[in-house]
Amino acid sequence: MKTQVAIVGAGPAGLMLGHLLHNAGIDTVIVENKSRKYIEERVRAGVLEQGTVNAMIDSGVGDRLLKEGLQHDYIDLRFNGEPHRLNIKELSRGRSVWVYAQHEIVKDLVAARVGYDEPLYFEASDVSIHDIDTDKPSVRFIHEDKEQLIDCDFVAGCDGFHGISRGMIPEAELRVYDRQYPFAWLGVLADTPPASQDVIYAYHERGFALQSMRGPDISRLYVQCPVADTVEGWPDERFWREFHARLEISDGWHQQEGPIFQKGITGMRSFVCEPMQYGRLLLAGDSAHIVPPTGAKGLNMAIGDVQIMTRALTSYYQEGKRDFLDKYSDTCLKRVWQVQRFASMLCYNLHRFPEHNQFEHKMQLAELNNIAHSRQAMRAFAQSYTGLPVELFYDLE
Ligand code: RFL
Ligand code: PHB
Repeated sequence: MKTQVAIVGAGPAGLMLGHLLHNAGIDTVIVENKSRKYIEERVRAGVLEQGTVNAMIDSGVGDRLLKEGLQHDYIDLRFNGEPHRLNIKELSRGRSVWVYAQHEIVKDLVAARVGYDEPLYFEASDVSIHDIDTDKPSVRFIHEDKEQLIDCDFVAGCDGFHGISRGMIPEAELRVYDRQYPFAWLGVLADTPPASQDVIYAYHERGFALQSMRGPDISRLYVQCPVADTVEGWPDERFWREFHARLEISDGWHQQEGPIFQKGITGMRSFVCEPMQYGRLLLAGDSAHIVPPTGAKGLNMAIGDVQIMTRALTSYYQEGKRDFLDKYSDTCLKRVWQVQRFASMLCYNLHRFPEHNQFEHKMQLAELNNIAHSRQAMRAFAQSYTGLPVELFYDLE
């Protein structure tokens, strides 16, 4: 088969790219190695920046998000036994964040694609990418026991951190920046209303904790744990004990317990590969970069990348111009490093590091106090948390 852009991976990056290119009249084929059920149930991100929400609404897939998403104008930072409620909407001059689960976005985008009947192959095996350094790249895979070949103009590598795309860039051309953190997050979904409407980030001597939600009756809760821990080592009673200890402080706030129906442990890393393009291969999302989840940025970065890629490809196909395309990697990376800076700063200041002493603990508290009390620092925080608009990065030098 022939198409203009072959997209490897049907996560948020690949599906949103397919959708934006469809709206621009550019043909795509999406190839995904998991099943539709699997990707529509995979529990991951929850917090969407204003720019991600706008991208969903403006491109015609925001109806359910507008109905079911929860708009948040505040967040709560808890440390030193005190809550600090920040009005992020006012501080960022009108931008909010929204809580709407990543797998709901995936469902909305799959439904849109199935609706306009463009090719999306699930459960593809042996996916491989060829000839990206020529004008005629291709993607091969096996689907329902048949070998398939896609001849295309470009390959979009949207296949996440463990995908195959990044590895297609020759080693001599690829630079990798990587940091792994000495802790993980234990995350649960619990059948109980969240005690607060706000997302709460807590720094406590026992470690980080986070309260979020998935609608009015379901809580999404996390606690920092050692990297080597397993879910079996965290029976529900232990989770609740730790969660209460880290979040329940001077203001009498109390989270009602409820049945836990999902539990998982996520390692934390910061990772960037440069460049994000090589020949006719363009990378987007987790295939090119990972952030620790503290800033809630991974999915939002993926959506930013594919907006930049859409502009590059639209300008190439509709105006015959290569300048946006040639600068795709540079434009994305400016934004990626700014977001890495914010996510690393939050990750550093909100977690207990095994090797840290009391001096570092005091420094973390000083940083958090600065965010909670200096108007300038608060503004900068709110601007990054609600998301740096993609448009800012076209003109940055
Ligand atoms: P994905 O979602 O990993 O999708 C990649 C897709 O590619 C498929 N694939 C292949 N397909 C074909 N051939 C191959 N060889 C393939 N190899 C892989 C995979 O099956 C998959 O379907 O990457 P994408 O699209 O770049 O999206 C990135 C986001 O998923 C990720 O950054 C976020 O989930 C990160 N994240 C958060 N991001 C936020 O913006 N806000 C949050 O609140 C937030 N919270 C989180 C998070 C991630 C978490 N975990 C579990 C890692 C909370 C957690 C706990
Ligand atoms: C979530 O709701 O899953 C969530 C919220 C905030 C974060 C990360 C994840 O920083």
